This record gives sequence, C-alpha cells and structure tokens, in this order.
Amino acid sequence: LSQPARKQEYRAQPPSLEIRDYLDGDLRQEMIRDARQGLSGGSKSLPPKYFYDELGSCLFEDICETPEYYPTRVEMGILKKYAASIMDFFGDEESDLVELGSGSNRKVRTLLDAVDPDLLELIRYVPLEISQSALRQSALELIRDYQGLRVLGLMADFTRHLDALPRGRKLITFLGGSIGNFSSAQAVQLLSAVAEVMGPRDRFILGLDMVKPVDVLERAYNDAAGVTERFNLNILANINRELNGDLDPSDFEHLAFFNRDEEQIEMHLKAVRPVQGRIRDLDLELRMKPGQTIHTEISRKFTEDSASKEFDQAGLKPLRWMRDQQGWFSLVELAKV
Ligand code: AVI
Repeated sequence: LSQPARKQEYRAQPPSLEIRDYLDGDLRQEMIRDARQGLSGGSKSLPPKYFYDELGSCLFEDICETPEYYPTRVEMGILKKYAASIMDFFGDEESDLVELGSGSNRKVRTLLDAVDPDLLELIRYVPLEISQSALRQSALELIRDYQGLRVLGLMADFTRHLDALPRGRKLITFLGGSIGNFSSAQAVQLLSAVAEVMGPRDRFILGLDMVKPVDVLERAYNDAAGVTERFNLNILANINRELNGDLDPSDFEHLAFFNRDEEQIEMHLKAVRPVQGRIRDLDLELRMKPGQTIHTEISRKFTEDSASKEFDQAGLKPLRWMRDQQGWFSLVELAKV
C-alpha cells in the first residue's frame, strides 16, 4: 500500500532524527515581495538572506577560511575556551540545545565535545535552519558522530517561526555575529521574540562582533582572494535564477566599507556602467546609472553599551560576557528579565 510522501520521509529517517518543516513553500513569494520592494524605487537594496543559495552558502564557508575574515576564528577560540562552562547548563537534566541559523555544524561540535559522552543522551540538539540540505546533512553527521544525541531539525526562518521551538528547558545559541545583519529595530524585534519563548531557567548565548580598528574591519569584507566579492555578486545570480532575470553581474562591482556613524560595515553592488536589466517574474525593468548601488548588507559592530541597550529593550539581561584577549568578538550569556 502506498503511504503519503511525507510519512514515508519520516519513516526513512533514523529514530534519533526528526525534521519538521515550517516553511510551507512561501519563500518564493517572500523573495518576490522583497525584490520588488528593494529594486523598484530610487535607492535600491536586497535583503542579505538572499546571499544564501547553495553556492552562496559555500562561498560564505570559504569567506570564513580567508585570512582577513577574523570573526569565525576568534569566535571559535572563545567557544573552545568557554565550551565546558557553557555546557554545564545541561547538568543531569534533559534539555534542548537550540541553534538558530545553524548552517554547518562546526560550532555545535565544539560545544558537544565538551560534554561527557555518557551525558549526551540528555541533550536534544534543535537546529533551526532555512536550508533543507544544510539541516539534513549536518543533523545526520551529528547523530553519526555523537552517540546518544537526539536531533530535532526545524526547517524554518528564525525571523518568523520562533514559536516552533520546543517549550521545555533550553539553551539557545545564535552565533557568528549574524544579529549584526539586522537593523537595530529588527534586532530588538528578534531578541524580543527569543525572550518571549524563554522560560526563567533558559539561557541564550549570542555572538557579537565588536567595534575595532577600521582597517581590520574593512579588510575582513574585502579579502584579497575576492571571495567576499563573489559572495556579494552571487545575490544577482540567485535573483536571476529564482525570478527569471537577466541582470549581468559584470555590470557591478563589490563595495564594502565601514560607516563610522552607524558603526556598521555596508556592502553594496555598485554599477560600473549603465545598467539595463529585466526581471521577468516581477515584470520589472532595472535601470541604474554608473555609480548607483544596490545595498545588499549591513553588518553592525557592537560595544557592550550599544548591545546592552538592545538587550534592555528586548527584555533580556546579560549574565556574563565572554571575550577574546583583543576584545574583537564577544559571546554574551543572556537570561530573560
Ligand atoms: C553571516 N554574517 C554574520 C556575515 C557578516 O560578517 O556580517 C556575513 C558576511 N558578509 C560578508 N562577509 C561575511
């Protein structure tokens, strides 16, 4: 007898892995809305989440390996140093380890490595990730390598689906400094939504990239091998493929600089000649003059003060700051107020 496709998919999964899908195919509609809104007016922009198609996710992994992009390495050093004390959270009580925007599984491995293997049974790892392939692949690798670990994968968008998180006791992590890719208002909204799903005993580990000398910052987003440039330009390929466009990436160049007033890196695609493109599914003609830009990303850099203001507004309180020696990156442990 034939079973419904979805049920079969669950049956085929090993017993320690469950994946739930909250995306229900609405990503394309969202991209249509975002691209129309961002590309129609005079000042043009695209949300950075459209960097991360399959190639873009690989390019991001490559950025993390470039000598100039310090955040991944520095955060990893902090994680290693504090992993055991972070994982003390689990004690001998069954709880969830949630990772928002989990991507590949390198960081969570550092945390799991700090746990006594006999206690792994107490932990359920709950990655929440928008990319199905990354979610499945990394979940399978983890249950292969960490005996006793259970995984509940949530295929979801953390800006919309935080209520999909389990209600039990949990340690939530949001690493990599990705909170900096949101405006202050958006970040407060996201942090408030996290606070909303936290109980009084839950904890939240948040990665923050800190303000530092401008040359270090600008080099990190202008690596010599040109990986960040390819990553930035790839957003056009994604739009072309998904929305039937004919934008020519060679009409644009990568531009990334630190805006001191806003304390943020800004990435743009700058037209190097007159642009005349068409995005058929939007029924949109894109015309740009040389020098005009499409703003593709902000990456805000924090001080303890600027971050604490946002925690305050979101109903979160910092319990401890974990930093590297130079103070380039921080992991903050937060509780609900
Ligand atoms: C994912 N996010 C924290 C990265 C950042 O540094 O803002 C994305 C990135 N953009 C260019 N390089 C890396």
